[in-house]
Amino acid sequence: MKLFFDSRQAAHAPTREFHNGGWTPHAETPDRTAQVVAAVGPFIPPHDHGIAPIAAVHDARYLTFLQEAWATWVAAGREGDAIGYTFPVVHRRPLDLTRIDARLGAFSMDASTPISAGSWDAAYWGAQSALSAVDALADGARASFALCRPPGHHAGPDYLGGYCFLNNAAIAARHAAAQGMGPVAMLDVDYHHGNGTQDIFLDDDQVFFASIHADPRTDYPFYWGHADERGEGMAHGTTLNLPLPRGTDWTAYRPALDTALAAIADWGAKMLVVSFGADTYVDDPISGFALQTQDFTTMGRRIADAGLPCAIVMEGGYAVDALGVNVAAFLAGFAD
Ligand code: SP5
Ligand code: ZN
Repeated sequence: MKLFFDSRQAAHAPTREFHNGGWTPHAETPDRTAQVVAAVGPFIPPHDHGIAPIAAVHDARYLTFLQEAWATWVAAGREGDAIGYTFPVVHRRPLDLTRIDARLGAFSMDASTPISAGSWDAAYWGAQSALSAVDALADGARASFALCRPPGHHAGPDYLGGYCFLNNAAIAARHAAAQGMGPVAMLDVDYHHGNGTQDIFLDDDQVFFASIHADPRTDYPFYWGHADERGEGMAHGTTLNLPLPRGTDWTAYRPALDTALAAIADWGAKMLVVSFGADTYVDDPISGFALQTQDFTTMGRRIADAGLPCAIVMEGGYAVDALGVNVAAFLAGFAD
């Protein structure tokens, strides 16, 4: 299997995040990719596809903000990570505000996604890794893996959040659809609901989105991922949310995976993008499911058995010492 990663993705290294009323060390660390690189190499640097396939998913104003945010923060005399504190939940109209705090709030859905030096470069090259994973399928591979970091599935058309800036999986899916590789389905098995991916494709009937995740009544991102969210307008029925309770183990997870894969097959998908988070692991420090390392191999094999060309994109997973073996276990399910 071809594996894609660019060393510039390590440049994103915030120090702390705001959570449950206080500062805590940032869970999404560069060490995560180091663990995976050590466990499943060798990795190939991605091809540079430029900004166009990213701009096919994200608003131009948001991309400009992301590219300028760190320098603007430093120019304002700030120290440490850039983070917003005021959020326009009522009036989200495109005011041309210049103060960095106003811009951070306008393009953020939470205050736990800090920007550091190198964040834009890391996100950009992570998206290129996802695009290169699609290219590998176009060249005939059955499966490919992009070690995206920072992750992507919480980032929407014009907002960051959940440690995510560019929605790597969505960028990959739209790139695949644009090349005629569709119909494209997306399967999100990260512990958290992929709210950004859902928002990007909510009214797009060309891409099917299925997500298995912790019930948003108890878990981040709270406001998305409820079972009654099914897609809008022409796209009604092309979003499938399968929330599960905290404590879910493989026995309880497997039927949801079967439901998602059956829906993807019924919809007529010809290609699959998987948002893979290893934060469903029993020892994940910020999550509450109970999957074991060997369950990831079973999960990977069931997905592979769907028989669709599959681009796997890395999302979360914060039990850093186990991340390499858990990713290796999942990818082993795709071996012939
Ligand atoms: C991609 C992904 O898995 N994002 C998850 C974002 C979850 N954010 C809310 C929970 C934050 C918990 N942070 C605890 C940090 C401990 N140092
Ligand atoms: Zn997650």
